[in-house]
Amino acid sequence: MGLLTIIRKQRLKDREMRILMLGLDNAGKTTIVKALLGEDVKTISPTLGFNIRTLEHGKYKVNIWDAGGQRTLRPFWKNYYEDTDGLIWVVDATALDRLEDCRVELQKVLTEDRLAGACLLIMVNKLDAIGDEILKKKVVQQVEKVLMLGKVDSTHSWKVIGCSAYDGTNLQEGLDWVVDEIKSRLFLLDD
Ligand SMILES: Nc1nc2c(ncn2[C@@H]2O[C@H](COP(=O)(O)OP(=O)(O)O)[C@@H](O)[C@H]2O)c(=O)[nH]1
Ligand SMILES: [Mg+2]
Repeated sequence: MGLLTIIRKQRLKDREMRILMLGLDNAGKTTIVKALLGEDVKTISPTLGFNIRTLEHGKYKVNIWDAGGQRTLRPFWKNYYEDTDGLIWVVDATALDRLEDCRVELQKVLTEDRLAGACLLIMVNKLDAIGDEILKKKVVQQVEKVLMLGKVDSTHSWKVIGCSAYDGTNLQEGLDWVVDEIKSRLFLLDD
């Protein structure tokens, strides 16, 4: 048995999952993780390397790898792909002028063999900063269209949700979706 197989088996036994958070810098990745952990979301500084935070989700231990998204740090993302069960890609709803850059980066990431099979959740964050409900919906639709999610390779199940790390909207729902996808693929829903 190869080393990776052994590690994987151990993770299944320990009911551990690994989620990788990526996206352009300033999208709100670190803030989302803090909000999910119930921490103060108003004291955030740019992520220089990466943070690993762990939360309990039912019987599962979820390790969230939050990597820095600045252009100079993106080449390092590949170091975190191995053993990723789910990918959360965060988009800043208030920076739609960066969507093209965002799509290029996401598509690069999705060509990675080591991420094949990982589910993909797109979190369109900072919706609190967009006043009206109709506009919020439009922004989420625009992100879905520009990122060309319809063309995502069939090995990834994917979903797009609008959220806000500041007011907590849809954070838990997003995490629940990712965890359920991973459970159904790897853990055969045995809870
Ligand atoms: N209005 C608003 N601002 C947010 C939200 N989430 C994060 N921010 C702000 O966006 C900036 C970047 O957040 P950060 O978590 O460091 O982004 P990261 O680079 O993707 O990790 C910070 O100033 C946050 O306070 C949100 O839900 N709403
Ligand atoms: Mg960060």
